Order: sequence, then structure tokens, then C-alpha cells
Amino acid sequence: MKITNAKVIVCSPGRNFVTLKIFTDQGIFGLGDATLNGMEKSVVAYLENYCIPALIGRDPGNTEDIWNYFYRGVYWRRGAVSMTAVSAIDMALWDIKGKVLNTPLYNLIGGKSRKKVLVYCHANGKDLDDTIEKIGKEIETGFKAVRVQSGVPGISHTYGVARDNKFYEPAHKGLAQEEYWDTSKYLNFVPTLFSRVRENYGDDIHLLHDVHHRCTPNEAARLAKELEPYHLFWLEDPVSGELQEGLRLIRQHSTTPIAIGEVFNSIYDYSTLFTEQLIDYIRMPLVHGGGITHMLKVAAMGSVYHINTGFHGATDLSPVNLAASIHFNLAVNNFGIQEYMPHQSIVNEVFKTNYSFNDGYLTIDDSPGIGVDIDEKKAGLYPYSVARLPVNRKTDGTLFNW
Ligand code: KDG
Ligand code: MG
Repeated sequence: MKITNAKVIVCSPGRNFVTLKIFTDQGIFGLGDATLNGMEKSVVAYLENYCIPALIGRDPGNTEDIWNYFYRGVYWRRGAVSMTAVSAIDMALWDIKGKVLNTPLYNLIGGKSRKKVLVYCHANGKDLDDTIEKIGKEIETGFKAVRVQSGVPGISHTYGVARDNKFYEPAHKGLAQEEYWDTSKYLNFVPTLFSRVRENYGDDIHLLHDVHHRCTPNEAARLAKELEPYHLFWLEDPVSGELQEGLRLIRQHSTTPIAIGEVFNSIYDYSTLFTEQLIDYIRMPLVHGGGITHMLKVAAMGSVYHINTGFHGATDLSPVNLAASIHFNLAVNNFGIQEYMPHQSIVNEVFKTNYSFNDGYLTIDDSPGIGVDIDEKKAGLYPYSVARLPVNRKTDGTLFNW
């Protein structure tokens, strides 16, 4: 069997998605997600100019060799743009493998370790009362785990909170908008927020919170310690992940579980975090973490250190990635939780999906491969439109992490 061609489909049903479609000489094709929010066109250029020409003529069954060709075989290895491209290639090849063998992806990577995949949703409000109300709605929908983000008094707009009561989307149309941030106001507010949430909704609901890289290790240690009484499922990205040793400080002060790595793209980003057991959950998703081939290794290494998966799953990761993640989450033993921000209904006009949500869990049908298809005619109705993630500054104007 040979790869005959591949193409990149860029569409924007409400937000931008990049999808790689790989064709074979047996009429079977595979799909992979190649979306890197706000940097979509860089991945498109890399795939079209370098990867696709090198894929043609290869046997799509050789997932390990092709993965290494685009990782080791490329002198400038790693990095978000190239790893997203590698992820898309790998995902599409596993999709083809499943279709050739007429079996769902999860069967190729260990079969089912569980019946269904626990997911968490987002609840965010403009202030404390609004957030409390939004959490109630998510619990009524059936969610057993909720990520709680709230507007902070004194900060004009806070990360993770929808503007004007609209659907929350991290990227905005056009060039990057600037936001403003005040860590001390944030740190003073968050423990009060979680105290109110537990008071209202009790102990059973799993609560998560994303700091979005905004603290120093010392500030994060304070926050993790002060949140201990509300026993979070996890505290996400308390610090930016470049300084892995920074997580030691948080660990020394608190037992609040830590999730990190949605901006990582390699097993080496996790090495110290794993071997020193500095975190509890792996956030790196299939779409940015080198696809199924690489993430199986990351999950396996994590399992040695009692670290579970908790993949990134915001709306800027396409339904192809979500479906592939459900297969993966069903298969690996050290699954923890999956982020699930349902896509807007317009997205489902373009992507034909095979998963469903019920009572806090996602399940997937037994279609071969990943099981998601793309309607290219519909995709053509929604052309790419420039959108960027915000840029963040401290209130005095100093550029800061978003
Ligand atoms: O594109 C960036 C978003 O996906 C990110 O800000 C969302 O942090 C995020 C999360 O945890 O879902
Ligand atoms: Mg996050």
C-alpha cells in the first residue's frame, strides 16, 4: 500500500481548523488535525512545502518509521509548528491503519481499558455570582467535573471568561488584542471563589482551575496551598512550564494536584516533571504532542511515575483530535480525564463526528479508524479568517504571559 497524495483543508466554521487528508492507492484516506490556534498558516506551509512531498510513495502502515522520519530525520526537530504537522501526519496514518484493518483506533492501541471517558467542561462567569450560576447549569447538563474560571474584581477582563455572555473562544478575529492582568488581585480572589463553589455544590463535583501560566513558583505554591481545603481535581499550568524545576517549590508546599503541558510538544518537556513526580496530569494533546505514536510513549513514561493523562481539548482542537483522543483515553491504563468544550453546532456541519456525550462521559462508536469525516464542500463555505490569541500585560504595561 502506498500514499499517493495528501492535501491540507483549511476552514473556519466559527473558528479556524486545519485538517490533513492523506490518500492511498487503495482508495482509503486518513484525516489528522493540524490546528495550531493563531498560527494555522505556518503549519499549512510546513505540511505543503516539506511534509507532503516527502510522504508520497511511502507505505502508510509504517507509522513508527514515518514518525521518526519527520522527527529525527529533520535536523530542526521539535517546536509547536513542526510537531503539529507531525501529529497530523501520524493521526491520519493511524486512521488509515484502522480503516485498512476495519477496526476502531482504540483496538490498535490496546483495546478498551474502560467503557467511557470522564470529561470536564468549562463554567465561567463575569463575577462570583454569575460563575456560581453557570456551574449549576453545567451540573444540570450532567457534567461530573467542571473547570471554574471567573472574572476577578478589579481586573477588566480575566482569562477564560466569555465576553458579553457569548460562547467562550480564546482567539479573536483580527490581530492580537491586549488584556491586562494583576496577580495579587487574582490570588486574593480565587480561594474565596472555590470556598463559595464548595458551599453551594458540595464535595462530589470535581473542580478544576486553570492559572494559565500566570504565577511564579512561589505565588503558585501559595495558591495551591490555599486551595487545598477545596480539594481540586487539578490546578492547571500554575507556572509557565519552561522552568521544570520551578514545580518543586509548589510540590513542597501543597498536595493540590497539578496538570501541565498544553503548550508542550515533546516527551523531553516532561522529563524532570515525570522523574521527580512534580505533576499529576499530562495536558499535552495528540494534536500538538506528535500524534498517537509519540503520545503512547509519553503516557507510558508518565504511568511509571503515577502520572495520568488529562488532554487539552479546547474548541481550537478539531473534532478529529477529540475523536482520536477518545480512542486513546479508552485504551491507555493511566487515563485521568479529558477536557471537553463542545464545538459550536456550525462545526458539526463540516465535521461528521462519531462520539456522544452522556451523563458526564464521552463514548465513541465502532467506525473503523478514528471515525470522523470532513465534508469538503461545506468546509469550502467557511474560508480561513485571521484570528489571534490575546497578548497580556500587567496593569503598568509590562508584557506578561497570557
Ligand atoms: O488556544 C489556546 C487555548 O486552547 C487555551 O487557552 C485553552 O488553556 C486552555 C484550556 O485549558 O483549555
Ligand atoms: Mg489551559
